[in-house]
Amino acid sequence: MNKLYPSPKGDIVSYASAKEYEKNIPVMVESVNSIMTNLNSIENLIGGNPLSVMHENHIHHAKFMTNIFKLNDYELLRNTLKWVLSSYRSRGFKSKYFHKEIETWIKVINENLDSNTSSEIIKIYEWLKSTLDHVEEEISDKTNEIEYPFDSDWEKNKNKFFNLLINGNSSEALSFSKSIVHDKESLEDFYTKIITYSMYEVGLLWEKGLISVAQEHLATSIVMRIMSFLYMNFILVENIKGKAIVTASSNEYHEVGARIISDILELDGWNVIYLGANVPNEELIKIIHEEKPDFISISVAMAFNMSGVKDLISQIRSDSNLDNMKILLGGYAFTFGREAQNKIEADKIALSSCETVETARLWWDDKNEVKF
Ligand code: B12
Repeated sequence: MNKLYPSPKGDIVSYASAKEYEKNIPVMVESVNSIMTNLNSIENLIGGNPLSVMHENHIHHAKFMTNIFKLNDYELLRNTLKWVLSSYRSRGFKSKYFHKEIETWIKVINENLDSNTSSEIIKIYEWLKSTLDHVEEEISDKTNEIEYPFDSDWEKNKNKFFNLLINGNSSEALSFSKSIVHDKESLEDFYTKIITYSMYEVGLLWEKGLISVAQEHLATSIVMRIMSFLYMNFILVENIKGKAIVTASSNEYHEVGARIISDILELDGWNVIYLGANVPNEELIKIIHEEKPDFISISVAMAFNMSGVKDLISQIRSDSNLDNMKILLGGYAFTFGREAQNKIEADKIALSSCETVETARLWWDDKNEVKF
């Protein structure tokens, strides 16, 4: 049962207020940092972590809230709140810290933003304050496991690969991959059923503070090296379809998902220009003009990058030289709720590699349909 208060509905925060909040982030973060740092109980509230961890949280908070306000997506806020509480609590932050933090944000917003803006924004902060305890209850009820949606043989393989990643066993992980991947189909399975879910498990351990950042980096680099090997051996196929640009969004450092989508499209015969992580909007627009792809595909893992993607799409839609440019979005950020789909004007938001390939094929067929 969902014990949270219903999340706010409708366009509560205007775009102008969201921009005003964003403009004031540096000064507001500084005030929040200063008030929180000077609390007598601060060491206890943040569980003995260095103050820099708290300061970083305040910056992430403000950037994330800007996105929420620009999109008015309160389902995303509610789902992310659970993650914030669970991951910071597992690092030692106390429940009282979050109450204090929200109260401080309300005070600082009142002091720094004009009354119209603050009255819109504080409605959302008041909701956050009233729902904190309910979220806490909800996360202590849940087992905090990742549901595995494929059969138990694949799950065993995933568990084996995950253990090799966690133990940093690069050569065995490569041998294991070679024993599983024989052709196009098994490669796709390996990507979506083994790599993807092993990395989600790595993320969960990191979130609970059970592995170090170095262990997570090592797991990612083993995956990337294996993907390069598999690419050289299986993916160089003939291009029989059109051109696609695949990239992670601006400020998006998670690149494995985009790379998987790139390889899978290439396997399906697309000529893929794969740009990797963190491509600034203006650079992406430039290369779209130069390469004139049939579609572009953008990966977003962090919810705080969504409004940047929304801005990018608005720029593309208003550019007369990019008329009818097809835009496909996907990535971990969209698994937090489908509401974002109505707020971002993509042609399609896909959640799986199958959906990606099907969508791309459909666009290709539409474009090449013989018209009588
Ligand atoms: C490795 C990792 C990192 C690495 C990434 C390195 C790299 N070169 O890629 C680094 C260290 C940089 C990193 C940084 C951060 N990370 Co990180 N990271 C991860 C981790 C463990 C794995 C990511 C991954 O490779 N997943 C596997 C891929 C294959 O899955 P995927 O991206 O979902 O892709 C699949 C689908 O979504 C889909 N798809 C993906 N893209 C697209 C695109 C299209 C068009 C389509 C159709 C489909 C599609 O297809 C893929 C195949 O199945 C995740 C855990 C997780 N749950 O993903 C955390 C995770 C995403 N990170 C997290 C966080 C918090 C951060 C940081 C904020 C940490 C910090 N304090 O700095 C920063 C943010 C940096 C930034 N601005 O982007 C959180 C996010 C929580 C949340 N609620 O949003 C997670 C979930 C960890 C956790 N459980 O808490 N991270």
